[in-house]
Amino acid sequence: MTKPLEGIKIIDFTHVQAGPACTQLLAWFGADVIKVERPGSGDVTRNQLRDIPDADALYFTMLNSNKKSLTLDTKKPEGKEVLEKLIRESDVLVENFGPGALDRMGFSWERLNELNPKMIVASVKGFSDGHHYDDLKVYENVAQCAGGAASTTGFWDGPPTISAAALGDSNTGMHLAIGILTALLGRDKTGKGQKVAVSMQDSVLNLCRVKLRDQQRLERVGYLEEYPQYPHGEFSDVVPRGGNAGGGGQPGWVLKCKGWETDPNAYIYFTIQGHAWEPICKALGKPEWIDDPAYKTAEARQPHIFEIFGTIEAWLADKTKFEAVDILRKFDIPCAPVLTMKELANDPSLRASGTIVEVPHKKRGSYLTVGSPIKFSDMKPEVTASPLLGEHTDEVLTSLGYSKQDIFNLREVKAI
Ligand code: CAO
Repeated sequence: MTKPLEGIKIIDFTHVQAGPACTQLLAWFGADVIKVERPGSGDVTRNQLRDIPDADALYFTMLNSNKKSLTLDTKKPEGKEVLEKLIRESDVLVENFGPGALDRMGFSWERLNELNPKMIVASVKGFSDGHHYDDLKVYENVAQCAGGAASTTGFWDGPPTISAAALGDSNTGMHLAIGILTALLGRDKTGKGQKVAVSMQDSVLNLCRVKLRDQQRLERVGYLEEYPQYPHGEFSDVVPRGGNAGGGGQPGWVLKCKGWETDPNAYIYFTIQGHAWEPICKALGKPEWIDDPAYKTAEARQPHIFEIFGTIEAWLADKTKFEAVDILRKFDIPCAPVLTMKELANDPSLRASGTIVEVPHKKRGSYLTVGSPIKFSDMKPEVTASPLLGEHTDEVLTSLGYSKQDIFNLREVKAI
């Protein structure tokens, strides 16, 4: 089966998570992704949080599948020469070094554009170019704080909270992938490459869009009726943390199920959709609530929404999270069990859809990873193992026209 990105050659000058998540996605869809890594050490995540001595860590293997690895010291003149050759032949270069690192290496946008005017140069940085923090190095949690996620996540009586979801890293990588694909389509029309830049702050903020909505509503009316602070609590002039409240017009909360006393994940998320009030009352065995003026409308329910959640929890007390969802789904109520990583890893539906994949690896044996969350009718992305450090160095150099002797010489000067 041919893949849509077959024939697109990508220099993957990325490390850690934000950049690798982007290039991994493009590799699944058929791009020839060549990861350029420092000889001897490679991407720092190969060594981070290792669970098997001398084998690449899962942090690396789960973000670098379907790629080739070329070791190259791009600070040495011999390494720069190889990189220049590769640049002349490639469609895209993706990087997420600290600010200015690529320029210091001698590969500014102007130089890259001179070497290959058709090449797309895609970068992740913590902050956008020209931002007053654009000199900062940034990791995931820093981005979550800078992008508005931390100040709006958690409970009102606790500190700003970081989400476990990689809003700063993988999310930025996904934005960058969209930018790269757009620039490739643009190149088909103009014949020219361009620079694509995505900042982690911007990508987090893009996902916090509804919180900026709330800031403006708060400034206009002084309260936010879907937050737990309404109507009994107080609002300041900034969007508060709303705990587990539903973010739209549907109140919702995480509710205890049977076994919550000993199982920290015996919970479901329960949503009260306005138009589904009648089925909710029927599901809970509370038909008297259907026409009761204290319950009938969303406005009437809001002042005592936690009393309603309390009643639902009493109903849930003798049901496991799975049993509860099996009942509630019949009444069309948007809900889900709070699933653990263990439950997700073993979920037969996720295995069947290719969202959880078991990948054989030369050194590790097999490992689990998250496959493509994007499904196509004409293509099934296959996940193959991440490369060992430098596994494809000889292959890539040979394809660039280097002889065995040239490769030997590059090795002698430690350029590869
Ligand atoms: N050969 C020779 N040198 C190489 C090389 C190679 N193949 N690959 C990288 N290098 C050098 C770079 O040239 C740079 O050197 P100088 O600083 O001397 O110019 C250095 O290695 C890497 O620098 P860095 O700033 O990228 O790395 P760091 O570990 O200090 O910082 C990070 C890491 C992630 C904070 C920083 O890269 C960053 O802010 N990136 C942008 C934002 C980002 O993507 N963050 C998300 C990371 S995922 O959590």
